[in-house]
Amino acid sequence: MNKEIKLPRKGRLIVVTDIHGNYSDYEEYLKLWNREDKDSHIVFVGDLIHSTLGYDQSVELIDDVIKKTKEYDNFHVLLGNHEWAHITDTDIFKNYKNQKWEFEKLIEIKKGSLEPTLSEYIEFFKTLPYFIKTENGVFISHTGPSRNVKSMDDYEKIFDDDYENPILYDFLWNRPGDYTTADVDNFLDIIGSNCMIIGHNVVDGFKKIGNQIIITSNYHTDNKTYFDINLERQINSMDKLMEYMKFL
Ligand SMILES: [Mn+2]
Repeated sequence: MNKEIKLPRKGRLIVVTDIHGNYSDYEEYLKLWNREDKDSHIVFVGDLIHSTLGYDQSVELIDDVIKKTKEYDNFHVLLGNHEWAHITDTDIFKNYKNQKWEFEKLIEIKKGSLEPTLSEYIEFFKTLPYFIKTENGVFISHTGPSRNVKSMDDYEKIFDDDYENPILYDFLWNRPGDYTTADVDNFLDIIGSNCMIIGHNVVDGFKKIGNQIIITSNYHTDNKTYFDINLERQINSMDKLMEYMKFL
């Protein structure tokens, strides 16, 4: 299974973070994507499911994501900690609600029974890649980095399909403070990228941590932020990357 997508120096890439069951946000971002141009890519950086609003469209969203993944090579979804929770059968809480149970209940309501849909979704979540690395210098993941990546060998061990790997765990759960700007630079040096884009955290639009930028694309901010990157131009610095930041 290919867990790291490499994008060549061609076309463009739209980067959207944590949609959390909001179908209308999802559709707004899809409008930005030229699906018929195979060099025009879009990536949703994990956590497509589990809403904290009353109206949760996670099931409709995953059904559409599965369809689009089959249909388009330029449509990408990365693994987030909320999808990971279903793979590893781990409880995950928000506002005292167990979101793993809530999602299972939602499947029962929408599909009439939990199975076979839950198993199909989990099989799909297991196919999700963890990272996108662009040839022009950008690394994209749900969160991270892990300060325990000290070599390319440590990094590559994440791809062993062991969902309990502690380094993979860091790339799904870490918050700023679990790592420093120096850790970001060390990691980028090891893998040979210049800048890093992540989601996972709620920030007011965007927040820079050295050579990393956190963006929030969803309803948790009035400044829904995404990237629309020209993949043909080299990105050697955050200043260069910032030229491609946009607001919905
Ligand atoms: Mn997350």
